[in-house]
Amino acid sequence: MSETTIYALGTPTPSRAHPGALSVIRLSGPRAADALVFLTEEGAFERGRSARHPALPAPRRMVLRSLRDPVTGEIIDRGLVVWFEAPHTETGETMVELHLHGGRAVVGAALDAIGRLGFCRLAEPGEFTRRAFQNGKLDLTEAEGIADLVAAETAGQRRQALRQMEGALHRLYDSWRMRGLRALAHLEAAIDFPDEDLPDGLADEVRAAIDTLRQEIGAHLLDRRGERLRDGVSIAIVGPPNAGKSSLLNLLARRDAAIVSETAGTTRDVIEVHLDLGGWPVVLADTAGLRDAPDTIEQEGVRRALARASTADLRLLVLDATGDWQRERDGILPTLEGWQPDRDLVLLNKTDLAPVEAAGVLPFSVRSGAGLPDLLGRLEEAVDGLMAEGADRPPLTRARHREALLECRDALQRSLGAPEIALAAEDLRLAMRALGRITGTVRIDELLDVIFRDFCIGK
Ligand SMILES: Nc1nc2c(ncn2[C@@H]2O[C@H](COP(=O)(O)OP(=O)(O)OP(=O)(O)O)[C@@H](O)[C@H]2O)c(=O)[nH]1
Ligand SMILES: [Mg+2]
Repeated sequence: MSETTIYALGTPTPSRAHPGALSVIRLSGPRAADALVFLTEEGAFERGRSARHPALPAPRRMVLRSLRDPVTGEIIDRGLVVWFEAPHTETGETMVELHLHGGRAVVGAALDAIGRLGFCRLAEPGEFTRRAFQNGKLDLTEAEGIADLVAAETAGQRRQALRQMEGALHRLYDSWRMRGLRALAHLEAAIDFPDEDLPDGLADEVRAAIDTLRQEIGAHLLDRRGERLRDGVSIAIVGPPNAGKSSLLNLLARRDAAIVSETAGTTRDVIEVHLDLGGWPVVLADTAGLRDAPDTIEQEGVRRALARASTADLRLLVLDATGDWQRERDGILPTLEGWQPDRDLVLLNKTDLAPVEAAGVLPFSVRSGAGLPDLLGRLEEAVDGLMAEGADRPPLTRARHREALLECRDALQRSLGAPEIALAAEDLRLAMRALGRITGTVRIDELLDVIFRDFCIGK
């Protein structure tokens, strides 16, 4: 437990342009309740009376109080205050919340007043969460979930962050770790008691357990949902010049992000816009029209278009319904790396000029708006599909996790190929330490003792 009591404004700092109706100041630490008494009870600070003072309201009950400067006694604001008793709080320490009016002067004076108590200091960034972690209130993945929740911009990001905050990743990584530790206990037993008759087939069983774990972690490492949630699902619009690719981008972006003109070869660079598509973050890219370009700049544009199409999560081939679109389609499709017929979409624009009904294509018109609801629906469906892959498992969300998981998987691989049991055990231990780093649980030896004891008694 920490010795110091910390405090911070939990809501955005009010500015002249953006004052808030409310501001919330939080305190956490052993003297938070003292601070509450001293800030709300006239003369209490002078008399030096502390917690369990009659002025202290019942815990978890919001009450209306005047907030005073402890030294001058001047009333700063009137607002709702509440305190929470340790250890059943967010940080595990005694906590106080002051709900004040969100003006600059109010918040400034309140923060000053707390500072003047002399036993509180301003929290460093992330310090409330750090204390919660240190006091075992959450693990690292859950702390990261909170950060992601605050940063979430779309419904999909919010849902994922909430799941992580509530321990979905923690449970997954912890269950893998427990399985690894169990296998390790068997190996350790075989090392420590080589003469005892260990059950037949134990070695095979342990091997199989380690191998399954390695495979599951391998599959998890291939999961790109987390990346898509963070950076956006990448969608590339490609097609021949003048088909209306830029027009479609502008329509979906609801702004003129790309230049539209009747000149074929207008777009040269890849133009990106960020969208919220059915709750998922999306990066939509407009690209240069695909053709044997007459000049080197346009050739470079075509190269970039093909490159973007090959790395995108989803490709939209836009064709012009007024032209020979079948021939265009059949010419372009083989040049698109990574085209997935069951997922990527062929779109037929300008149906206001040439109505078309054909299987396997989505007719629409940027100009008349025909077919657009259908197109949007299909797009959202495709993105939903991308994000639903492996949805029974929480996705890999951070580079930090990926690094540790790669290390874990490699160590498991080494363990499986180790020439002797002691080396296999050592690699398995390294693998579990890497997993423990993700959640912040690294006291492996301690746990191992417990499991090992169970194992010996059970035998
Ligand atoms: N009639 C009609 N014209 C359209 C439609 N959509 C786009 N256009 C026109 O088609 C021309 C080309 O549109 P762009 O969006 O610039 O086409 P692009 O595919 O981006 O072309 P490049 O950048 O040259 O590859 C413009 O004059 C648009 O106004 C449509 O639905 N109907
Ligand atoms: Mg264009």
